[in-house]
Amino acid sequence: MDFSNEALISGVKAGNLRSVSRLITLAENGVPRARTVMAELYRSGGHAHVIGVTGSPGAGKSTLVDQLASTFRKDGKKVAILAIDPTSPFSGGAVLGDRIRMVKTAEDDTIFIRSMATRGALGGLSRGTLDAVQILDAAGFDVIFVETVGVGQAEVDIVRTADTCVVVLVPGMGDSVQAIKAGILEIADLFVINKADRDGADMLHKDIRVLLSLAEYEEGSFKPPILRTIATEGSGVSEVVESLGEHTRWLSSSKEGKKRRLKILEERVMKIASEILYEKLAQVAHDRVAGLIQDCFEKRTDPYAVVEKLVGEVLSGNDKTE
Ligand SMILES: Nc1nc2c(ncn2[C@@H]2O[C@H](COP(=O)(O)OP(=O)(O)OP(=O)(O)O)[C@@H](O)[C@H]2O)c(=O)[nH]1
Ligand SMILES: [Mg+2]
Repeated sequence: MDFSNEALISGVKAGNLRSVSRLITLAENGVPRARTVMAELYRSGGHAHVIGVTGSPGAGKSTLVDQLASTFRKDGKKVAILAIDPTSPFSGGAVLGDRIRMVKTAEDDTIFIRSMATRGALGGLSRGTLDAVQILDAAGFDVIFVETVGVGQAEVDIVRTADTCVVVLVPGMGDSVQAIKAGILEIADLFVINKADRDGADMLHKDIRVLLSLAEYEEGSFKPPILRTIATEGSGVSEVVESLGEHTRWLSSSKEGKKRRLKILEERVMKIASEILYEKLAQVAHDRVAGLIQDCFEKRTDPYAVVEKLVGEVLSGNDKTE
């Protein structure tokens, strides 16, 4: 198959899944030509609803996303799933090429699934993930799920990646206490109590309600609903779909939606900037770093001064990258 820049651009725009997958790989690996292609595709996106799903390991995120994805698919929507550092698989589907699996929900209906590493982003979501979202958006996907395990930076990052953030909690796991610690309250647009077939769902529901009542919501802001699901049985899933719809409508009818998209864009620009600046810095420092470290070691200079000097060279264009 032809994977020239032109072929990738037209392939992605036409929604060709192999082109999409190839470009995501190139972007994830930081291949420079991916930047050229991404730049060409930039104006083609902006239509997808990006839904972040986070929660503790084993909370049932993938099972829930499977269910939600099938529901959207049946509704005629084009659906993609990005699984960040997945530890458990999505159900069904054959492996197609490089880390993509397609789940068949009906005759010739497919859902695009891709797993990705958080590599390189200090435990948070990588620039590659944000690129993948843009690529899927340009390819005409209507709904893009991003599943991350809610530990560390990825959980906080999800809110800077997704239009809507779903936090999945499970009864009897001390989740409510964890939730306060992790600042989940600030990131959730929707709370889902999954495994509602287990004991403790009422208690957890009450705990979240109390927490929410303590939070201050400005006039016109979206108050996160608390929903209950048994993802393995599909129960409660339609209510989640309903709430996701309400959140999208709220986003598009309030200033918040635009604010959120601006934030996401800012995050992406800063991620790209830090990656490119770091690359350039590494190039500038390459031949001299050993000598400079030696100078620091012998106290002829100090680490701050060394970095100032190197950054100065990068910014004045005195590097060897052009
Ligand atoms: N009893 C019960 N089990 C469930 C429910 N939802 C999911 N499970 C089970 O919980 C286990 C974990 O489900 P996953 O969907 O893989 O959970 P996850 O949050 O994606 O897990 P990680 O990606 O590994 O963090 C599986 O064995 C599911 O079958 C539910 O509503 N009730
Ligand atoms: Mg999972």
